[in-house]
Amino acid sequence: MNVTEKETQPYADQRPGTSGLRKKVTVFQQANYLENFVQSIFDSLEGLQGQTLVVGGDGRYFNRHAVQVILRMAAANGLGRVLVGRGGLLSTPAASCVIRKHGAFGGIILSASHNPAGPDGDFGIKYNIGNGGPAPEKITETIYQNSREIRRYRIAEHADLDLDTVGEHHIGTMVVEVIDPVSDYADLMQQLFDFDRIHALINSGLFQMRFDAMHAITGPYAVEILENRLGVTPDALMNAVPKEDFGGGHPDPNLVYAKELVDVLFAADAPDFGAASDGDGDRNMILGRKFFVTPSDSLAVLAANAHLTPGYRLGLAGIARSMPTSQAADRVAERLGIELYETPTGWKFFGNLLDAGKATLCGEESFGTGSDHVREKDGLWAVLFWLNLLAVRKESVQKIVTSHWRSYGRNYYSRHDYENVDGERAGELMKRLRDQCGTLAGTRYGNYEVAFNDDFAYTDPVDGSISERQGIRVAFSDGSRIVFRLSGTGTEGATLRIYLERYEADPEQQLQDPQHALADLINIAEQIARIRHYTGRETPTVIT
Ligand code: G16
Repeated sequence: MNVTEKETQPYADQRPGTSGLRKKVTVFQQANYLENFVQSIFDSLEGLQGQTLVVGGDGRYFNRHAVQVILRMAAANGLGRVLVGRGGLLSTPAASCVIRKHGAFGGIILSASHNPAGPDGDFGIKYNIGNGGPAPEKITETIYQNSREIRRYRIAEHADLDLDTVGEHHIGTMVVEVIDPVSDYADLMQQLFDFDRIHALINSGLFQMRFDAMHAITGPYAVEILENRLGVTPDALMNAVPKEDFGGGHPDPNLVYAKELVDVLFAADAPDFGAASDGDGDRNMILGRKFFVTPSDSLAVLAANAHLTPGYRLGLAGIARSMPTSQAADRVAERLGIELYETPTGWKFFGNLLDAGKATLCGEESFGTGSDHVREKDGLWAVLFWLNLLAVRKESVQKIVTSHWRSYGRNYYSRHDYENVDGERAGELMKRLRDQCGTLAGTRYGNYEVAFNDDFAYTDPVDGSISERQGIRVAFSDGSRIVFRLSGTGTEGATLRIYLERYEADPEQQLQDPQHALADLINIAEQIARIRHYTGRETPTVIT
């Protein structure tokens, strides 16, 4: 094997965000941009020699090229074996599953999640550690430091490999094993959920469903699991053929971007159940007939009903949610007598809790739910969990959620996003909020009185690491909250996220439109943060 050391110059902008490095494809196409980052990953890992790495991505434009480069660089950096999904494909949760099942040292996942794809779209790359989860901040920070000083990268000279057939190749002494991207993951799902009961529900003639893969990675997974193993008819799977540009769409499973599915579920003859996943298969949206389940409620409902599924029938060790996620799950944890952990935004913060056996279920408001079965959030897992509940409880989605509210109270919840706003102005807005921290307690806004306002900081209960400046919280005396933070996943300008939450115990008051129920808090958010002034926008870009 011929290995060359190529000279390169560092780029200043390779600091990983909430979930890896996400940039425009055109940025990744700059000379050595990808190579620099991959070498910076390898340089930050000790004991890599001879180890096994997992590589795969969501199939977006640039995925194929990036996989070939990574394979050649892996060989040059002394890896022993690389498992790569056929076609260079692996959904993010499947990559996590494969890393764990095969005891790999880690994995490189190629994805910009739900961000649009294609030559003018986005690309992304992130490193996952041996537990199958996103690298913690101390590793991503080392990668970034390396990327600032890099002068050379190592790459083997080798022709592109055929990755479209399952089989084995060699680059020098390194083995490249092309694996089926679906089977390990599908087998794991079958262990966790009652496929017989779900199969019976789906084939009962009384149940209709749709799953929208949004032309992204979950198409092949849905075909194998929902169609081949559970008997869903092909017409129930929408946009199930993955495309390099996601069909020109924006595969973010929410009410705005999954409009095609939403229209079907809100039509007169709507099916009983609808679900969608995102670009890399880790997000999910759950719909009933004319009914939307917020991700925060979904986490709470799954936690309250987990004992009805084979994989979780023995109970939960604890529940973890990101700070901006609603407190609906906290009430379930309290009733179950288990711990509730509040972490910063970013799935990587759940890893230690899951590894230490402190949490079993995790969830985020950003359409992410998952458990200790892998170390990523998992879209199809959430869909199967819901199907299992529907099969056991034999009630509609709406019935299950509204009876949950009656029992626990409802946490009205909404997120307002101001996308692609001027970065400097957004920074000024946040600075002003930060400067106000600690000063608003006791201030009244109509019926609401501020209990405290702070900048959320997290101390990891397992390794003691501290993460500061994770979002401004304005908490009110009745438990309502407004949270402000800037997204760490955008690739253009800044995205301001405002999270609004109000608790309603009275069943008579639980069926309002959330925007109506939260109207006072929306006004208070404007008063406190002067959003219009700083963003120059009258309304949010996306409301979920
Ligand atoms: C990533 C992270 C999630 C986070 C989400 C939104 O998800 O893994 O933990 O909640 O981004 O982050 P932000 O609010 O910073 O944009 P994904 O699905 O994009 O990989």
